[in-house]
Amino acid sequence: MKKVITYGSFDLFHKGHYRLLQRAKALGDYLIVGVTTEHFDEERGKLNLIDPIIKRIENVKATGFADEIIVEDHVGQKVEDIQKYQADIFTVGSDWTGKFDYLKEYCEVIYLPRTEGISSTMLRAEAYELVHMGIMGSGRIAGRFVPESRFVSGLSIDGVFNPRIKSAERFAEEHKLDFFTDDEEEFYSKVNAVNIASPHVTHYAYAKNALEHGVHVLCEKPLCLTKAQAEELYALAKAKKLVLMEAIKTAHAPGFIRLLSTVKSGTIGEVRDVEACFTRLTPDHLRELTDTECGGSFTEFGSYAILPILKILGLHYEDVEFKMFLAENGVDVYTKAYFTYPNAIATAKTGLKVKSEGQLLISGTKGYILVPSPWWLTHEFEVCYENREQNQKIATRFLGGGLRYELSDFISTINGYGKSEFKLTASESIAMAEIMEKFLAARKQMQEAK
Ligand code: C2G
Repeated sequence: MKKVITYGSFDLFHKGHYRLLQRAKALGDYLIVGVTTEHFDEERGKLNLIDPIIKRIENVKATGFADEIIVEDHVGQKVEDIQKYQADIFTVGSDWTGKFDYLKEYCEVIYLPRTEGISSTMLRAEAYELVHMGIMGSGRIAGRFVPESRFVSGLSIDGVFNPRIKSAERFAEEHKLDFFTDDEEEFYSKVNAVNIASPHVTHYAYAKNALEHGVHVLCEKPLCLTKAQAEELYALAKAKKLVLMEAIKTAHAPGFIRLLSTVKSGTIGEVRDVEACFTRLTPDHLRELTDTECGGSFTEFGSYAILPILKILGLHYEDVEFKMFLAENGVDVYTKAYFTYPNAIATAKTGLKVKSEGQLLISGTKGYILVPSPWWLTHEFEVCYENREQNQKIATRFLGGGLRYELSDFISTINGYGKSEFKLTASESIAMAEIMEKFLAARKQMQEAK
């Protein structure tokens, strides 16, 4: 009996998939089909899958070609499966030609011609209207955003707004965008989503205006600097049935999601302490050191450092206290926020003129988890116990600058097929604004006391 094995995501099952399976079956007597898990697809950079695995398996089954269906969940599994199932032939579409030649050591490898004119990407584009996004502000983050957006399907970055028209023009030219403008009204009329990447102080007004014009908003952190403003924006987005998301890339990183579920599963017992640090030595002329109203280390990096604290210990801290060093102009260059919870304590540490280890340490009653620097990109973490033999290292992918994860969640939430709102809820985002408000009040007090 000749055994054939093939693999795929089989998202939005189409004729190309059907013909591949039909020909794969015809190559032998028994066909095994491996269907990828969402987690594995995420690891290999396929972020826009729509159908859940159960549906994708059912669709493969319905063709009647598969004698056996298995689940593919890790790199290297093909090598194991071919030996385990004693497959004689591995086959896949010609879009992969050459990529699986390494399997020739174990069986025959056949690349079948790909069916032209059909793909899951095409079907996704047909099923959902393209999100036309504009960028507000043309600073450093915006510059990283455009290249990353190319990895997310269903999204087109069309234009840029900046009150300084020369900046907008330069940015549009550099990133080959269709238009640039210094006119907010014109800007909102040309897009259906915006990424607000302007200075902190402008976030609230731009976000409010965009929502009022019926435009979805992805706003750089911190979304707002007061609780009331954040509450108002989320209420407005809800009333207008629009998506409002605070852009904190860590919240959408696969490794960070895995870290949180590991902590929540109780492996390190009850969490008693979370310590998160984010510092970057910054030249004096940059906005975060010159903007005396909204600049400083905590408004710049605090959102990252607060995120794991709120995610792990919750929103109901009893108290938060701030200690900081101020520069001559009153901006904080190093800050520590101390949170007290009924059964835990936490610190968020940020710096622009002090360098420290950018790690995240979560301590529990049974063990601890250490996420090495840069923890906010969450490439890996180690679960550690008193008995070191039990320690376990977990490694995950974090592709590119990581903005693709938050962007892909933003697009799927707009289109209504994503289930990612838990990654950063409105309540968490509002709690962050409240912490920023408390911090700015504490800083003001300290400036006045000086
Ligand atoms: N396919 C095809 N014609 C198309 C589209 C897809 O022949 N128009 C084939 C692909 O080449 C693949 C199979 O259908 O053999 C499944 O395609 P996808 O669902 O896109 O899966 P893919 O990402 O190719 O996964 O471990 C997974 C494998 O590496 C392949």
